[in-house]
Amino acid sequence: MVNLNVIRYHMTVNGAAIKSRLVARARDLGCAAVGVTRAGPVPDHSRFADWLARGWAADMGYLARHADTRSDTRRLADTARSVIVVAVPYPRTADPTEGAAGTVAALFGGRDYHKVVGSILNDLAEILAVNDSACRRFVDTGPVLERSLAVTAGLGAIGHHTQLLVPGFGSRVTLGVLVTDLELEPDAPFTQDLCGDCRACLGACPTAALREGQGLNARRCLSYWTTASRQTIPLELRSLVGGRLYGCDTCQVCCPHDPRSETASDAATRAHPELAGDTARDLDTLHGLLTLGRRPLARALAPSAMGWIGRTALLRTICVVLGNHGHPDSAAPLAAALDDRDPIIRGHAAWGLGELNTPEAHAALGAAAASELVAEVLEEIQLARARK
Ligand code: B12
Repeated sequence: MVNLNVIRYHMTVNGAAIKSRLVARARDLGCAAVGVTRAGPVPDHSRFADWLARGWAADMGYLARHADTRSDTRRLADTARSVIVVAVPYPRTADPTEGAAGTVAALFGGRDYHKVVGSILNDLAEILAVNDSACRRFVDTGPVLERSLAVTAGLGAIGHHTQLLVPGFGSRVTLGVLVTDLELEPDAPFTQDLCGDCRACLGACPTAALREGQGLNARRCLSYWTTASRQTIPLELRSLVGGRLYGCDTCQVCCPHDPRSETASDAATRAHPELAGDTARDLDTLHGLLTLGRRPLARALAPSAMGWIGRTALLRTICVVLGNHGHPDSAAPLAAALDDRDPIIRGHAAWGLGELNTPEAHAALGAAAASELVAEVLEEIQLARARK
């Protein structure tokens, strides 16, 4: 980022005009909320540090690697002066999805939200660029505490489910951040408590991953296991995964702020139709995905954000979902997955077959027991066979 002290006076004078253009443009682009906060220390950083220290980030090592950067937005760029935060609404989907064997959380059904929010930020950055500003943009993956910045920029409040609630939209917003060297008038932080006495999300979480006042233990979160982790899903959580193929919306769906009216959801769809997509997967689709190689699978998942997790993790989750769904037709594709080159997929296929508990499933497990060489997979096969 270039140092632009020479024209700082000019920018301060024009800060109010630039900000009103930014806000108007963000609204035109369908943002549910937009706000500005000063670059500097992030007030909630100690919450993040405590969370890491408790081990609740699970295997998301990238969060710890840049922990310090998250403490102060000036660490993102030496000349940073202001931080602009946008909340982009995405449509809610009907729940539970009738007849679906597997479900995808609403944010992941449509086009990759990183790209959608990224292009909104690019558009806003153009307004800054004509005013000689340099800026950096972040969507999701940067070392930025996006939700805390959204609160300080006045967009909304953090709910007990740890999600940002924007009045009128609930938590069905995805966030984006622009860091600029322009001095813009900051907005007042959002101070209203939007949860009150409500604790619906704490009770609704199937794995008790949410703890009041402490946030979310990713080690127990089904969104973590289906969207972020590439490891073996713990045995005690597998049946709780239910039909969740990618992501979990349970703590949002039960929230009184979740926009239930068609109007609110339609408004979000109108603003960003590309974020709406099919969130239900039928049995045939899951069977088909289970037999695809890496490249065809990536093509089948494009242009959504789902491909990001990779073949091993996605197919592992499909095995669990098929086991939970329990249809006898799943025996053949699960049996084929017992021959996959990847031991994590083989282990979860064995679990799925154990859940089906049909003669065909046990025949496949018996054959695999005779040839499997990896101890962890053999253990899964033996556990599955013992369920007979
Ligand atoms: C890591 C991560 C995850 C992890 C961990 C989630 C978590 N709760 O931390 C996993 C994989 C589980 C996950 C799941 C989901 N995620 Co996520 N995730 C992130 C990421 C990359 C970092 C979050 C982080 O820093 N966590 C650390 C902990 C300590 O943060 P925290 O609990 O939110 O607490 C912070 C603030 O909320 C604040 N705070 C202020 N007041 C209060 C009060 C209380 C009581 C608490 C607890 C905290 C708090 O202090 C903390 C420090 O900033 C952000 C993007 C980003 N760069 O910020 C997206 C992000 C938070 N995720 C997002 C989404 C949409 C989801 C899912 C809904 C996806 C899905 N449908 O499956 C779920 C929701 C699960 C949940 N209840 O959080 C959105 C949230 C949008 C919103 N409205 O809040 C973000 C902002 C991505 C984006 N750009 O849109 N996610």
